Amino acid sequence: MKPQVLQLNPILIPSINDALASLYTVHRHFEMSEPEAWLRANGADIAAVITGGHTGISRAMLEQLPGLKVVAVNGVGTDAVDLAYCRERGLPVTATLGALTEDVADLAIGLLIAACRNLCAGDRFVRDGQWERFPQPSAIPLARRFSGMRVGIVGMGRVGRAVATRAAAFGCPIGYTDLRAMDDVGHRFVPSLIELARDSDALVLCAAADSAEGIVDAAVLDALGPRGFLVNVARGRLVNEPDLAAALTAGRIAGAGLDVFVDEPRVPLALRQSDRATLQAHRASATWETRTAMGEMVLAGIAQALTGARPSMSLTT
Ligand code: 8YV
Repeated sequence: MKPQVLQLNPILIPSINDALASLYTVHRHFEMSEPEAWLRANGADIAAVITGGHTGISRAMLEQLPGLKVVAVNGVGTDAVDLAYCRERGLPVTATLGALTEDVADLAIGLLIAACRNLCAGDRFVRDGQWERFPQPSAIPLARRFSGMRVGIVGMGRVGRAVATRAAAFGCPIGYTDLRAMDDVGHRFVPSLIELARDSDALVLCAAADSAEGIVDAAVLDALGPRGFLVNVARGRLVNEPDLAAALTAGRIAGAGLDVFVDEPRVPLALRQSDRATLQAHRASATWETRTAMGEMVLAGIAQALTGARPSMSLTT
């Protein structure tokens, strides 16, 4: 009999789904009409869980899976998994470390350029036929130059470093904050987030959200100031969303490029209505290339765990 896998999030790569189906009996939790009853009846048979970074898995669900051998996160964020509990249980939790770095950094820069050059407003202006009605160049306000902006990176892990490489190519002076200065990073370390915001034209959030909830609040946004931009490609809850909405509405910051939100897929109306906000639906890793690489890492992690080996991408055991 094939080992049984519980899948909490869809995987969009057909070859990965085919490989999963050929090796395992896959139960798609997200398609079940009565997931709780199903879990009570079948939880004991599940050997592996696949979940997304944002979805994770609750401790209550883990407790219903006594035969579980691995949690394979199809993502890098493990803030929605109780790692301490998994460690206690000797349960490997794997993540797709390194697979999505380049795409997430690409989107961060894309969102920043889109925000400061008003790309979405410009697209709507042409698409809606406004250009023909208002052909005079003054119909669109001048934008802000990205090249050379002072970029402050919050969280200098893989993604933060990849954003720094890209921003440096645009001639941007770079500062960063993290729990500590890093010897192998040549950029300026600023211990205080408020100070980094004050010294930056753009703050780019690349930090893990495990213990950094609401670190970007009204005080940080005011330090960034009316010419400053915020980009978030990490986790929505790094930001105090009502504070951000208020700052955008009042023009206390110039703009924001947001791929992630506190309560996805719900996005506060004030953000959706703000012309200063450029929004994406948590798409930073959503390319064929990255999602294929991520899926392959999920397959490898499960295969290693089910043969009794320690998965090379395990963060817990
Ligand atoms: C993915 C993410 O979109 O890696 C993460 O932590 O949040 C995202 O890159 C998600 O995990 C896809 O399932």
